[in-house]
Amino acid sequence: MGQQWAVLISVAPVTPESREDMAVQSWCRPSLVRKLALPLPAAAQVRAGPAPNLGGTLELTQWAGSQPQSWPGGMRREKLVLSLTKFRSVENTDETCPSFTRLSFHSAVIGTELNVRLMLYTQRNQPCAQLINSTALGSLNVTKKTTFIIHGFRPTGSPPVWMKELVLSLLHVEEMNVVVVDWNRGATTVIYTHASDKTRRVALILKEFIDQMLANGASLDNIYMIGVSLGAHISGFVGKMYAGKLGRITGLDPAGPLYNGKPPEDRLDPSDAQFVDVIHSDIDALGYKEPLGNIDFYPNGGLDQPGCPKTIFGGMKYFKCDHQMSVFLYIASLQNNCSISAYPCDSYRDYRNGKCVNCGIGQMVSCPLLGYYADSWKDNLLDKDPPMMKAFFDTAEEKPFCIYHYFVDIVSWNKNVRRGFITIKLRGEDGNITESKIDHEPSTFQKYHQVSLLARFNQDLEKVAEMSLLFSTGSVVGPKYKLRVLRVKLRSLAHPDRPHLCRYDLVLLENVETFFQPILCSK
Ligand SMILES: *[C@@H]1O[C@H](CO)[C@@H](O)[C@H](O)[C@H]1NC(C)=O
Ligand SMILES: *[C@@H]1O[C@H](CO)[C@@H](O)[C@H](O)[C@H]1NC(C)=O
Ligand SMILES: *[C@@H]1O[C@H](CO)[C@@H](O)[C@H](O)[C@H]1NC(C)=O
Ligand SMILES: *[C@@H]1O[C@H](CO)[C@@H](O)[C@H](O)[C@H]1NC(C)=O
Ligand SMILES: [Ca+2]
Ligand SMILES: [Ca+2]
Repeated sequence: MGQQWAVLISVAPVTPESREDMAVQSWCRPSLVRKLALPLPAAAQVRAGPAPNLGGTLELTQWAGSQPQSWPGGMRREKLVLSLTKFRSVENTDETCPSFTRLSFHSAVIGTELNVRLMLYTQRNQPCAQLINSTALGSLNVTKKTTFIIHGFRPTGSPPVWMKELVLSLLHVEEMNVVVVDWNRGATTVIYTHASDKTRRVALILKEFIDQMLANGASLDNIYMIGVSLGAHISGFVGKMYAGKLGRITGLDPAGPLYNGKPPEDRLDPSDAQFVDVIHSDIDALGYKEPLGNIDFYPNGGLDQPGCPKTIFGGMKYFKCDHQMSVFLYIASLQNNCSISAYPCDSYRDYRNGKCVNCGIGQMVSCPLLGYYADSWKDNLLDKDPPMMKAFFDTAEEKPFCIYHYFVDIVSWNKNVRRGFITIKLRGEDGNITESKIDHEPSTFQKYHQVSLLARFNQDLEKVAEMSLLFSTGSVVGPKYKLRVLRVKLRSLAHPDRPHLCRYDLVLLENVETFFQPILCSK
């Protein structure tokens, strides 16, 4: 039958953590389709395109995708029988799914000419992209939201490691068009300025494409651009050509070199879209230091990220880890394991010192969220003049990156003023212990004055069974001091509704950990 058939198998995530493996999806060729016992997680699903009515059944002979052995969560060997009616015709068997341009380091050395490819992903066609352009919009449904992902400089020619996960995570949260803007030919060069020089041309090609979308009935409100590094400025250039009427731009560590200090028309800025949110994760090297959006998030202060190598011995990672962290934090926001809240503040130092925790506009409004859902704060921001705000927060080293903030209010009654640091440990009812990270400046304890410390924990203990406090002045010689505590109060910032926990009348001996069971605070 000279016709070629393929089948699309997709595997649903077994556990949320295994979402990365959701991409265990593949096209199989007829030559591969015969008999095979295929290990599939229990949640495996079979999906296919429009069914040519041929009838009959076939079994798979071979797996053409990733290693099934690596599938997470209780694998089961099951025989997968697919009926031919679920098969889909493919035009050319030599052509697998279009994928992101992969170039060699050799190409980076000699440099590459610009070639922009647009790859459309939807919930229906994933994992296979469809190549589209301004004359062929393909299966892009212009009435839906369209998210463009625009990468940056590619000094080695390899595809961005985060691309697949970002695409799948976006499609997981919302039915939309995801258009990967592959300008790897152009971005691949060892000379950064050569890549940067092409950003305006990429923007023009996107403008031409969006014009066609508009001609077909799309609305600018529904257009969203996620720009990484140089891609953030490209998004800004496109937005500027539509006089800021694009729905939204997210800049993920917008490129700093060659852009620092440039006027708004030569970089991303808040007037480039109806809403512009930015994550700055490497402001001391590859990223842009100053605010560029309506809201600018500075994880861990924006300079260096926990979990990233601190020295050049970390290899290639040393150069790009901080920069890429903005993308991984954004992806985490799509994987709804925990929401990363940020705290509007003038400086990281003030945030660290607990000065910025009520989000500036009364207690009723929750703090801005990092990532995909940052636009839920849009109205609060656009009312401001100018409509710009910086927000700070800390993250854990690993996924899902959340840190849980608590306030520790201490009222002391020493006759003399004491200066020092407090370390706090919490033990949950399940026995888990979590230690605070408070590396703020020393606090000053004055008689009957309340000191409020912002404590940050890696775990969110719903029920605290035991607590410990350690007071130190930081000096190893000299007299040991005591801190006489009238009341210590612990309150969760993320869950203000949780009961506040207290302990009254406590004496802390310097450098001696003091344990106690907190009780509900009296009113
Ligand atoms: C657009 O895509 C169509 C279909 O893939 C192709 O035939 C056409 O040559 C492309 N046009 C341009 C300008 O690249
Ligand atoms: C396009 O999207 C709209 C809104 O989601 C939907 O009503 C319509 O059926 C879609 N059109 C096609 C051809 O799928
Ligand atoms: C991750 O999120 C899912 C649902 O969104 C939840 O069931 C699961 O407990 C979360 N896992 C962690 C480690 O928080
Ligand atoms: C408690 O600790 C265990 C083992 O370290 C961990 O698996 C579990 O997720 C922790 N519980 C919470 C609520 O974080
Ligand atoms: Ca601009
Ligand atoms: Ca850095």
